[in-house]
Amino acid sequence: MANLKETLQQKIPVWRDEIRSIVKEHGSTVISEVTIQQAYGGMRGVKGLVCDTSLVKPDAGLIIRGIPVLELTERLPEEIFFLLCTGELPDEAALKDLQTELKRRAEVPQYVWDMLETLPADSHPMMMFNMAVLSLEKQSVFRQKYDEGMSKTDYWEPTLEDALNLLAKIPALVTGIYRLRFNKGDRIAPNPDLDWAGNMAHMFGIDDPEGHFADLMRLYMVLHTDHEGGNVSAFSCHVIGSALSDAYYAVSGGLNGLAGPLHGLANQEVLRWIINLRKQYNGVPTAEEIVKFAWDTLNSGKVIPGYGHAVLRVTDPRYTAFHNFGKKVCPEAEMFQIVDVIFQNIPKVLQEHGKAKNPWPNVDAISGSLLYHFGLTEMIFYTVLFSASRAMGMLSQLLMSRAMGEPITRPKSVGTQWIKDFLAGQS
Ligand code: CMX
Repeated sequence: MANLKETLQQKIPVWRDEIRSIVKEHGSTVISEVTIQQAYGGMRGVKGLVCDTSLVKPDAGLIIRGIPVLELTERLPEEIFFLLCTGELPDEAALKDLQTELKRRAEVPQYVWDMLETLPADSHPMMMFNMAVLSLEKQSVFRQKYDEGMSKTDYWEPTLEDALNLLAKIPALVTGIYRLRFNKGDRIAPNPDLDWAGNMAHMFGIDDPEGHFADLMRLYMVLHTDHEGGNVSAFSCHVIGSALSDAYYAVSGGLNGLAGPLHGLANQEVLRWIINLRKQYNGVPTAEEIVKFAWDTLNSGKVIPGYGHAVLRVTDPRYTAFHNFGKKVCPEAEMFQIVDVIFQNIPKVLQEHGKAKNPWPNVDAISGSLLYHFGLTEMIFYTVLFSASRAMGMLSQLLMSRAMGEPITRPKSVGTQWIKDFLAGQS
């Protein structure tokens, strides 16, 4: 099988032709309508952009290039990146080639560490990670080629270079920031024999005698890669990239969205909620205690973190994947048991509460508890891990946009006066 770049070279012209002819023949066909509620309500459900890397079905969850995520849990993140970009899983040779490319590009320039070391010691790790990503922008091959006057049809090639260069550095960045921010000592050198996520686990320096933490890291990095095009981080990245800002600017922008408590920061919030719960009831609570704790949260005007979703209407299959992992590897762990009791009880509470359209858990309801059990206890760090994985989705989506020559994003906004005038004209 061809390597990543050769596969893209073969596929991109075919995809371009296909899209060109769809737009030519059916460009004026209506696929969506927008109501006033949707215009004021986060455009929920409006079909207004295209994403070919993955799809989130309300009743089935994440499907990556046609493959349900639960069928991908034994794969490596590098394989998922190849799949996101090309629509195919790599064979052994193509995977090896991609891993070699990533290892070749993995070194983080010293100025990035120098910059990180000057930040206040109590900085949020998400800000540190975003600063690091942005500070790498000076290396952008896309910007350099653009300045040299490259043709539009070539945009995807330097975007792929930027994507590989950035992805390659993520394990060192993530773990270097972890060790700096939480005073864990010197950075740990990568092990050239390890895969991308295995290396990340190794460079954290967390004791892992049975290799479970490394397996968790691989699974974590697979499950968070992509979630369609309209979520806050993917959409922000897409909009920024549509201005032909390079991958570093675009991904950094997306990650700033991921840092919000309703999006990627929810995994931190979940763990905080669970730790408080555990503290209040001295360990694994009973069903009655969980229900009371949940109602106290709701009655104080807060959401139950880790539950609900803008699109999903079933238990998130990524939650199920982590749950299967926990059942296999650490069924007796207190944190896993707490997550389990929560799952038995929260959906009923949310149904009774009657607001959330989806009372079922999303991925954040469990991911942090497993990290905590295996020794990564600094919960403010969790969104950085989400970011490491989601960078793969954002970069593959950006690559597709560049390859398909998508124009700048510019939907029309209207004012409330316009809506009032429109309604007056209708009655
Ligand atoms: N607990 C309590 N109330 C909830 C809720 C929850 N877990 N989920 C939704 N609701 C409430 C909403 O706040 C909203 O209330 P108002 O009408 O008072 O504004 C109402 O139910 C309807 O919301 P919805 O249409 O069901 O959900 P949204 O699409 O507006 O929001 C989400 C989706 C994820 C932001 C929301 O479910 C939430 O806040 N969940 C908790 C945070 C969380 O787990 N986020 C991670 C999501 C995964 C990710 O994107 O990373």
